[in-house]
Amino acid sequence: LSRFQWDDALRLDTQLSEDERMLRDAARDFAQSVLQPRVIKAFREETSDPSLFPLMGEAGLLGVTVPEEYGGLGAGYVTYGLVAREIERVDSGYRSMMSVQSSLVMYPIYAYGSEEQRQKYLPGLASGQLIGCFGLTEPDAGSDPAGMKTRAVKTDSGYRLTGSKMWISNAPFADVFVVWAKSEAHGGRIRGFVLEKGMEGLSAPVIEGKLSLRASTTGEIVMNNVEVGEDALLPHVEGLKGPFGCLNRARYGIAWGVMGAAEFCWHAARQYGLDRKQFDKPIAGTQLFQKKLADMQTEITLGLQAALQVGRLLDEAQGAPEMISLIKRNNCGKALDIARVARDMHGGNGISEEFQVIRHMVNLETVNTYEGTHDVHALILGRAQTGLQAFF
Ligand code: TGC
Ligand code: FAD
Repeated sequence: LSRFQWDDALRLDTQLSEDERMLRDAARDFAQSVLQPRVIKAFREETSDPSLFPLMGEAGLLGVTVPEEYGGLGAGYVTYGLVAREIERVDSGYRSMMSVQSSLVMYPIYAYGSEEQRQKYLPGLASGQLIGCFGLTEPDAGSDPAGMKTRAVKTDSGYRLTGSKMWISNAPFADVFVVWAKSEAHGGRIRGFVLEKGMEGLSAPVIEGKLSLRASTTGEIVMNNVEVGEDALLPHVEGLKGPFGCLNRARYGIAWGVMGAAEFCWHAARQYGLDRKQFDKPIAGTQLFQKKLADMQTEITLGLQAALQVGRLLDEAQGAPEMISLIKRNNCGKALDIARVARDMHGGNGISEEFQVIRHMVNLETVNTYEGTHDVHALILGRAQTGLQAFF
């Protein structure tokens, strides 16, 4: 057996445990057999199918790191990353559906919720019978969530919430809304609340006309004097570290996920170059084509190794947010570059939905922006090495 395998240059595979490989393979089977056949039409028609949630739940892909007693898989962060990579190999929008549910809804309910909240929501979210969304961003507060305007005011029996959230994945069909608001009763500090579909004053209109991430549904959350009980408050966290604690996990998963999308584009470009002849020879036999393939191979191999290292550290409770900023930023930027080059290498066919690379390319524009833009993560890393904050 050759020691060098072109598509696993530094032998990531041998660095995984048997369980990790098994769960990775199961996620790949699911993604290829259930998601791949739907994605081209879903993207074209800008529809995401809520019935995918119970299918993902059945396949064990929701709440990978949540303990089994609450319906999760009880696996580690490396497994979670491997799952994200397999789903995003098909489409970033499908990975979004999974990662919002797992990292941004189940995780905060598990980590910051009461025992009653865990029992009430987690099993349904893990099975996909319930769909969740996470409302942090607002029309006037994106990169700077501390500028949010949503307010919670104390009432006799709980809180009254007013405000609106923008660009919220899954919101239009969500049953469970984890939203962040400034709470007057807590000195104006940011607190998390769990809202439910159907509450008076709560609506989630769909945002139409996205030219990226079209297989994922995105909406607003409008809260017009929504009255909730004391039991809607997430009791165990306060301040921005609440939403950021969730984002750390989702950003980490994205660092793996985008490498899956990039691998799809790389493999497609390689195969296309082997099949396509110009000037009487395969275009993969030209120097320029091979340099592009070598660059893709190098960036993906390094990006995956970095994601694996951060995953191992998270599994040992040794991870730090700056490590996550480094891999989220690098891997998103590199995946976007790779998708653009792969599009070019497909020539005219590269713009066709059939070849799929342009769908990955436009999706990755969103992924490079959400969960902290490429530049915002640069500022986080800049602050961590100079001690000077350059946000304002
Ligand atoms: P800063 O002063 O840095 O921190 C405020 C408080 O938060 C704590 N903190 C963190 N805690 C845990 N993990 C982290 N990564 C943390 N980062 C900060 C910090 O310790 C402090 O705590 P305390 O107790 O002292 O109050 O806050 P800042 O206002 O200066 O923040 C600046 C900045 C730019 C770093 C931050 O606001 C940022 O990261 N902005 C990006 C916004 C973002 O990522 N939004 C994502 C929205 S959700 C989304 O996009 C989902 S898409 C999902 C999908 O569809 O897949
Ligand atoms: P802005 O913050 O206005 O940024 C615009 C530009 O200015 C960017 O280039 C940015 O890098 C730059 N910039 C901003 N501040 C600085 C600075 N200090 N220095 C230098 N440059 C700066 N949010 C949620 O809460 N939940 C979700 O489920 C969710 N899903 C999403 C799904 C999609 C499809 C999209 C597109 C977004 C989603 N988001 C979600 C929102 C996302 O997190 C924000 O779009 C993102 O954080 C950027 O905020 P913004 O769009 O307001 O851009």
